[in-house]
Amino acid sequence: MELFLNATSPYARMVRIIVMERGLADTVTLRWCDPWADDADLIRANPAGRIPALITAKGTTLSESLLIALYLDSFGQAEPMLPHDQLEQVLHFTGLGQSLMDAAFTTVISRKHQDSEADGGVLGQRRWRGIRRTLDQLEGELPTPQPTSNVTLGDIAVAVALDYLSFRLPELTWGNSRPQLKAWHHTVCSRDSFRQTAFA
Ligand SMILES: N[C@@H](CCC(=O)N[C@@H](CS)C(=O)NCC(=O)O)C(=O)O
Repeated sequence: MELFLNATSPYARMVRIIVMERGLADTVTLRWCDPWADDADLIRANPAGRIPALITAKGTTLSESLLIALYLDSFGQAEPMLPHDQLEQVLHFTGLGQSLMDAAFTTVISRKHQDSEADGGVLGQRRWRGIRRTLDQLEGELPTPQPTSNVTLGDIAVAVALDYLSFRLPELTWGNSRPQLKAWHHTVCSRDSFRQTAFA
């Protein structure tokens, strides 16, 4: 399989972590690219020109990080990241993580393209309120409290989103008033899969 990615995309990082957690690193070739430069190979694989994109062993391209996650969960030896007996909970946290990621990423991209609405406009303010509310909710209801052995998709989505906030929007200092979430994040991020894929 081949995975198109870069080192700053939270969506691509989530998929890369899943590849590692499922013990698939040797079967997935990483195709580093710049999606913003209309990389020709990426566009051939995914006409939307977005990462992550996974080309399966049969040559089918999968896009959208959560769909790729679903696909990869059927490979490898590790415990499922979407266990049936915890499905609702895991999907709940996956949604919170993905929403955080979407709001943070949209803010970053809006700023980059000098959109005056990025932070102060109606949409920008709505995004910031959503980010703060989601963080507050996560402080009150952590994903898997001690994800020491198996991580779920919810753990990965939330932890990557938090890391992305620290990386791109450090002024938010989300951990300052959320000690439980900060400690939880620290535990998850000490895993090899997180350490080896740190944003750069
Ligand atoms: N919903 C998508 C979002 C993917 C996405 O926005 N990827 C960004 C990088 S973080 C990208 O490739 N952007 C290039 C573009 O939009 O042209 C997913 O979950 O995979």
